[in-house]
Amino acid sequence: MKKMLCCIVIVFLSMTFSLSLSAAKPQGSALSYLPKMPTGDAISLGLETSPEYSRSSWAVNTLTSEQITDVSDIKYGASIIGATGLERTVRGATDGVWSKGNTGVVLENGKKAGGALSWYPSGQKYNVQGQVSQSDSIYISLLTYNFGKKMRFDAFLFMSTNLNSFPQAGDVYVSDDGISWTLMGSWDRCALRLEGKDYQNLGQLSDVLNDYSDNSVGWSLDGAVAQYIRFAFTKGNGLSTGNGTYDGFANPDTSAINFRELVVFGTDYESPASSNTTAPDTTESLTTDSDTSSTEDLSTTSEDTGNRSKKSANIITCLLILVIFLATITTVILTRKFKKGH
Ligand SMILES: [Ca+2]
Repeated sequence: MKKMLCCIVIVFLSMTFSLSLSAAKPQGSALSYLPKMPTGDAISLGLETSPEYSRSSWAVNTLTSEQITDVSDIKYGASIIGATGLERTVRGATDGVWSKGNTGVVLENGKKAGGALSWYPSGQKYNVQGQVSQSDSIYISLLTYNFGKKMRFDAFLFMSTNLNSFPQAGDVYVSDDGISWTLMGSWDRCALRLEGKDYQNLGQLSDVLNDYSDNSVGWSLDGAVAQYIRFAFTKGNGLSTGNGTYDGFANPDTSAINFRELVVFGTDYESPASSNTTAPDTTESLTTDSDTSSTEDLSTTSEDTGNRSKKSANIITCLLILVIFLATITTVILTRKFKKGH
């Protein structure tokens, strides 16, 4: 009887352990990649930003310490921690002018600053709170949008000239106070490319015409509700060709971060529009106006497939444990009956 109880306890413990492993969402799990262009409102447009930029030289260490403090102050709508040289104003990300259009800022050389956002990381590493020299200081720069009130985040989208022109890997955090941050998940194109895969180019927003923002890639934020969203970059821009190693794909441009737009889609959580909360807004949908022939192919991404196979593996593990459990009980009962029979 004691043996039987022992067996049952052991099997139950292993089942519980296995189930708890499969239920826990791992830290830094892959964000769900968008299979098509998000619809709805681009809520990050129009946020306040610092007016600072690095003037015309596009050189490292062109921001003064005062300017660095200014662009990293999260009281602003959009802010960057870990920038030493800005090619253009931070406003490039939130001005609603799609990249090629100018920001209205006249540079020292007389040219108007473009709408894109490019900067040199400081060379230091930061944790999500923006602190250097901590055990978790792994980020080369942090870009933060403070919406000033709670918003519901549906998705975010990099718009670019090509898929190398955005930070190739990073984590996304949300916060209600700008101090305590919750990890939403990660993206890593470098790792994906080493598997021989890549993100699908979602094309161009339908209202972005005659512009360089004709490539895009985006991820779901699953309706997370928060006031702040922080993009914490671990990698800079990618290579157009790689040598097959992680570093070859990942590190050539870690000295620079450059993308045309980083747009957050969502809704106002505290006073949502009365008709927009349940159904997608078709009248203002920002769908791509080209390449409808392959939309079916985009319904499954490699990350979706990966998540599914993980779930399948967990289910198989649980079933195996159940079978072992039942077999153990049967064996014990049969053994006892056999002994009693003698
Ligand atoms: Ca812009």
